[in-house]
Amino acid sequence: MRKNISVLSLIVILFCMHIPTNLNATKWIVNVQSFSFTPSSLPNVHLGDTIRWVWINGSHTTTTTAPNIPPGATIWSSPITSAVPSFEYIPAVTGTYNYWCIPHQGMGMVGSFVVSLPPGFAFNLKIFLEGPFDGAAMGTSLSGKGLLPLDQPFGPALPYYGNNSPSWYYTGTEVVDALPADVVDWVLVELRDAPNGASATGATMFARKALFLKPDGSIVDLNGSSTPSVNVSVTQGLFAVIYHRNHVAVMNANPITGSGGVYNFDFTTSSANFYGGTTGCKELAPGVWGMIASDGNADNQVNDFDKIDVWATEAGLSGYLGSDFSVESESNNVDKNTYWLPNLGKSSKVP
Ligand SMILES: [Ca+2]
Ligand SMILES: [Ca+2]
Repeated sequence: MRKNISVLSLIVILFCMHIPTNLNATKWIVNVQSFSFTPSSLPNVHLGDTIRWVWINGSHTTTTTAPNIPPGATIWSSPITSAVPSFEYIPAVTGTYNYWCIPHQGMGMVGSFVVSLPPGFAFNLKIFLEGPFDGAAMGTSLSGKGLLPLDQPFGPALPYYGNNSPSWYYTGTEVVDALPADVVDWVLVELRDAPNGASATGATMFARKALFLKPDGSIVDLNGSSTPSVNVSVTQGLFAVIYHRNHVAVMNANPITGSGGVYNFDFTTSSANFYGGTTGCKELAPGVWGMIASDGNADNQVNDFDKIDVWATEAGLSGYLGSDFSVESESNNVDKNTYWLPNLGKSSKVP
């Protein structure tokens, strides 16, 4: 009994290790009978999947040794008999696995499976917003004052400050029971699949997620810490558009490269990271680049509408306001003079 529990624990641990990268884990059934494994080969197993050998008749084993599986993989050997009618194995390493039945290997009772990374990937993005950026990190005043909404804010009633089609309009159902600690604001990430930036238009979008922005610029899942992921794969090149409700949207200039199912990209280190270069972003501190503040009505430009239809209608108020370009709750002259006026005429370069 104790041994069964420890094996079960190991399986649970291995399974949990791979949940972030395989949301659609599969259980593969291999029938064991005299004298074959059926199917004898499984070419499309993913990390996090389970192989289950099931006894049909006879007295057999499923067995392997170290040279016959990828380096670092755990070996196994189990009887498959009427008394032990099944055995499960969860591969934790990619590569080709060969196994056999000890008494019947000479009769050709062998099998194999090939394990690869699951479809989908995690994306670890870093961006700064001009408004709440203090030279090193972003402030969390809205969160500290209890003003951040629990529902994602990108599906407001229309028109939104006079605009019937905000650039980020999105009716996703993201919601939290309570805000995680240290959140600057919500952001919307839109993923596009295209060979280059110029062709990464809205038509190439394949996923959108409302997520949380942290003071250090990291974009995290709704629990406030996990790296966001999607369950589909990129076939050409990954582009990420980042929207904030009153900053000018940005996109990366060149495809983001991934490794091991994770795509990392830090926008903040150079204007060359942004599609449109220096015209698509703003230098917030020496060598630190981010998103331009003050597109209050979400029409992709910092223009007079942001002063007339947004700022002027809310100046003097506090709350979760489109006119609070500094993203700290107050709508006042600082928002107009420090954030709107210097940015007047700037526009999004997202294709
Ligand atoms: Ca605008
Ligand atoms: Ca403000």
